[in-house]
Amino acid sequence: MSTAGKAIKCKAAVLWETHKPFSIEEIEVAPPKAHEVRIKMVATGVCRSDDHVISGNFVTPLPAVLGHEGAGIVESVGEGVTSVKPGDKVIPLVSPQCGKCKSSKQPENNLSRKNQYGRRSGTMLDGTTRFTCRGKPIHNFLGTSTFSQYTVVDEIAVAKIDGAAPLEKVCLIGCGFSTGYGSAVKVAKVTPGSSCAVFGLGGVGLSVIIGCKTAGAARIIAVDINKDKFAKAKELGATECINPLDYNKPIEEVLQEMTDGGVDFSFEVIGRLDTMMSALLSCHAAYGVSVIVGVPPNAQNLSVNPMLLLLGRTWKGAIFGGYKSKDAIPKLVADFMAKKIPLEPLITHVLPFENINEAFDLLHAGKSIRTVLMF
Ligand code: COD
Ligand code: ZN
Repeated sequence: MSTAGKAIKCKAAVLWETHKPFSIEEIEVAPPKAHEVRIKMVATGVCRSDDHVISGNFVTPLPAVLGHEGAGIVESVGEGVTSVKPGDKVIPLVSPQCGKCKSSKQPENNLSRKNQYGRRSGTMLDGTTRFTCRGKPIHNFLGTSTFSQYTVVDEIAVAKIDGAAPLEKVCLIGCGFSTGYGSAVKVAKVTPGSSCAVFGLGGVGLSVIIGCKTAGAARIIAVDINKDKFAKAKELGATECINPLDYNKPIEEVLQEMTDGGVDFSFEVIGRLDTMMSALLSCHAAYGVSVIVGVPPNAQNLSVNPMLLLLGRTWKGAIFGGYKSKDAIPKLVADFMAKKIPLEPLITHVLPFENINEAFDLLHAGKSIRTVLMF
């Protein structure tokens, strides 16, 4: 029996308040309105940004259905939807592509005015939510909310992908992989023969390493305080791995000495102000490029001596690897299908969706790169 046009009752992980585990609840998912798409989720990755919501470092309205790195199959579409149809395999877009606003039309920019990073309304574009639990409206998260058997997204926040793609793997293209890989190949534009330093070896940092290697970097220096991350970093292309805890001087000095004045490209993939400064200082003062990938704790600022930039360094940042999501995701999926990019090494654990709290325990313990939850 078709579910189109009807509310669907299903399981979702609801975060009622910060510093608390998820609670698996029965929720009601309303049908998609005009220009919206309802998706049956098949798989979702667990990203550190979801954890930042739990810890209060990423502020978004609660209660909410979190999750933003998923893949699924379109169940039904609202009026006027043209880019996807029921049965299509899709990836929800954490960084939507409206194609209409000034920055969306700018060829090198990917931040649509309709993005949720700034607004964080916890709603659909029309200001309402499609989730209800125990009679209460539940917010959505970054326009995606993938920790639910069914979710509803705006049409600008979903991309159709190859019907043969394995959703339990390509879900990583919805956030972590693309954010890291694009930061290297598209935002920094790493050059062949160059030297790179990557701070933070989670799923996103390792994807930066994959990007640096693909771009032909000669030296890729991986930096992390958890040495258990080094084996995987080397497997994916790091040429050296260093642990700041092994030195009694700042890690930027170590990197400057290792590279005769600093690397060509550095990446902060942790989300800490001190490591953002270390990454900046570890790139060459005259021509180094440092890219901020991690989101800093809410409402914290850095104070910077302008001389650090005046000598010629470039300091930049981007969300979602600088990619225009709706255009780029199907191509990245095609690259995965053509075996041009690896995703499997990033997936260390696969769990049933109901075990979501275990996935976060693994993340906190530094034991997982990516856990994929299966519905
Ligand atoms: N020095 C060196 N390494 C450190 C330090 C430190 N002081 N502190 C932590 N680390 C290491 C950890 O040991 C860990 O290996 C790594 O840093 C972080 O990895 P994860 O697994 O916690 O995180 P990821 O890779 O899943 O995500 C990291 C980001 C910071 C990129 C992510 O949380 C984020 O902020 N993304 C923002 C970009 C974005 O577009 N966000 C929206 C959707 S994610
Ligand atoms: Zn993410």
